Amino acid sequence: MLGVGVIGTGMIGQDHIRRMSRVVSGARVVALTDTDTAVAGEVAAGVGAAVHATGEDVIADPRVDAVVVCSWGPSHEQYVLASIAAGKPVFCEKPLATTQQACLRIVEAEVAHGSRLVQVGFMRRYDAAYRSLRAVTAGGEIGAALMMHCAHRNPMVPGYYEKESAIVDTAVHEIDMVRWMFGQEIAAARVLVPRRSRNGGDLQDPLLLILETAGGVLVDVEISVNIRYGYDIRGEVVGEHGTATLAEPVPVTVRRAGFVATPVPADWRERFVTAYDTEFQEWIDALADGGRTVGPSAWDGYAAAAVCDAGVAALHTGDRVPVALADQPKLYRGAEVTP
Ligand code: NAD
Ligand code: ISE
Repeated sequence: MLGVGVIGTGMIGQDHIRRMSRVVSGARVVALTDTDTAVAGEVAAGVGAAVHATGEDVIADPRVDAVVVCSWGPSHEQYVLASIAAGKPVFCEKPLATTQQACLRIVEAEVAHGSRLVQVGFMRRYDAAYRSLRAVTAGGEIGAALMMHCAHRNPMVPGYYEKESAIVDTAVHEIDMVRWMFGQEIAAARVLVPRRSRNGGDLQDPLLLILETAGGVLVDVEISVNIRYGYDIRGEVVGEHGTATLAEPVPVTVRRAGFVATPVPADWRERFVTAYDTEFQEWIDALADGGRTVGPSAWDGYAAAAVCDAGVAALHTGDRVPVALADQPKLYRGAEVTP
């Protein structure tokens, strides 16, 4: 049984603790921490885990075989570096870190360690609908991929959400998904700005992020974060001979009074519940199978951060901004990626 220590017990921290305690097998949450000590105490009592004062104490706990980081983004670098220094596998929620320089420091630390310890929480790679879309796209059924249309719609976002968050907090999922979907790096980003939604307050909402892959696939991502009606994630790949569309998560269809209706998920927890479950089960199984970490890597976290930086620059300038990536270390080349 893998002993897991969790740093950050807010929304997603609690959700991952629930899944490690009640849904997936092979792991037990043995220690946790949160700067909000009251929340940490309550969550720990629910699963019989020890509460520590700091993330570093969690990492140092000898019962902790692997670490899960779910604290706020700016604290991720510190805890991921501390986990690498301790030689412990670490699952870090997105973003890996909030700047590409910080992500590179993590990459360098992992390369110096000599083997992979870090996995980033890009859960779309574990979603059944995205996996099917990727299999069809890669299988050549629709010919060579030319374009992809995406929408990432949130019903609302928290008060601390800023102008740049639409890219670094929200579209970062599409940025990773596109690299994985087409097996190509993203070469440049642009942002187009329509008139503002009155639901978005001072935010520029929505935005259209345009990504160009190194192989010439053009991807448009609508980012709407105050759409009100639900949490709606869409994707369609356009190929030479046909198109492939991301399946809708539809548990029931109601026909009534001249309409056909299907429910829309309320939030990311509902939409991606099974993707998160699969993500954790595969992480735990890979660690049990000889301590390997095979999911989205520190390099993936770094590459996503570099594209986010280009997207933010494009948002501020209105220009097409090329993405500059460091040389990829051997550790990540030809790495096994999730199917
Ligand atoms: P949240 O605000 O609900 O929870 C964050 C928690 O971290 C809070 O309880 C806070 O007190 C704690 N915290 C902050 N700094 C800390 C520190 N230095 N040490 C220990 N605890 C600290 O936020 P959330 O929605 O749970 O998001 C947490 C992380 O998960 C973010 O990085 C976010 O981007 C990511 N996230 C990912 C997904 C996904 O779909 N993969 C969804 C939501 C959130
Ligand atoms: C949140 O942090 C997530 O990661 C969700 O998946 C995303 O949809 C949302 O916009 C983010 O704020």
